[in-house]
Amino acid sequence: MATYLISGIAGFIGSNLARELVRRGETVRGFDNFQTGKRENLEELKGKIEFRELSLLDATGVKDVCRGVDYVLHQAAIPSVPKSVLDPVTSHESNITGTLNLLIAARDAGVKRVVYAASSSAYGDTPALPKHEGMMPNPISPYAVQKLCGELYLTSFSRVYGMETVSLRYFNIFGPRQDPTSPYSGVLAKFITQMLADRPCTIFGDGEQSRDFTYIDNAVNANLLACAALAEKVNGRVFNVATGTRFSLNQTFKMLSAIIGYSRNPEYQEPRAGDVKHSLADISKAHQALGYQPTVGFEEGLRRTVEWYKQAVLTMTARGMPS
Ligand code: UD2
Repeated sequence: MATYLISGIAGFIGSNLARELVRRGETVRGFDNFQTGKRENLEELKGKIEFRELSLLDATGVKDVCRGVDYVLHQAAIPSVPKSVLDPVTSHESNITGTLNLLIAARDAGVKRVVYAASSSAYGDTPALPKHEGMMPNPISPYAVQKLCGELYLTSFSRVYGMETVSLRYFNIFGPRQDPTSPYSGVLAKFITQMLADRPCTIFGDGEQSRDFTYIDNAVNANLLACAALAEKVNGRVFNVATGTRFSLNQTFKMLSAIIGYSRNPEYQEPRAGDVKHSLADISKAHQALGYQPTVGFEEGLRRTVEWYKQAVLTMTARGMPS
């Protein structure tokens, strides 16, 4: 059994990782400053994990939390392309300076391996599809630049300090516990909760942009495989984590409308600045090196996510909270 440290443990991906590690009987420590994470995501984990309220920017605290850790799963970040366009400095601090603080702390604590939540946004608008890891990155938004910079730091740390690192380029991860409440929330969390409440949905642009939407269980699995893989296959490298299929927003809107029984038409608005048009991954490298393959496809993932949000709305209503 090993000790895992999850940064951003109260977030969507961090809390899903924690639950799976706890289920497997591993020792889990985590930290979060609740800037984007949610306390309710930790409720089920109470008494099963060691939690510290801590910011990535607190270098002393981050050094302390890394002591005795075998694997770091670095999920903490300020996500969102449009948020970074509006305020590049705040996301730069968390996503770049915060990542550097954590890498230094992990190095000094003798952590065995750091696995990092990188982003498909690194590819930007290069016309070739599918995107493979050998392509030259072409980030558009500040967020994409920051996430790419994190990858480069990981590879540097593996080269100059001998600490093992793996970067996982997540392709639009979705599923239970993704926060739907912010204007910067992922599109599927927004659409599902808007449709369940019979509220209008907005599509930015013509809706023909496409994404390799990836269900959360696939991302969790990729992280655990990245910890277990032989160093000579993965150390200092970058892997796509996706499904290898893509759907346009118009298609996705129709699929969700059918699952939920929603009858309104979408409202179209101007495209978002910094948006990528098409995103689709080649996942063969992750398959070869990690043994990764998606276990839950897009449509099944949508159904599971809709069910989860339905239950979440019922629970909130039963507690007397506004739905
Ligand atoms: C990017 C990354 C993703 C992850 C994420 C973190 C790409 C291809 N993907 O996701 O891997 O790192 O950032 O934030 O760069 N949209 C609407 N209506 C809405 C909300 C969004 O039409 O109400 C559109 C949006 O303009 C975009 C698509 O939906 O074209 C997906 O947006 P998103 O915010 O869910 O994710 P994206 O692709 O920026």
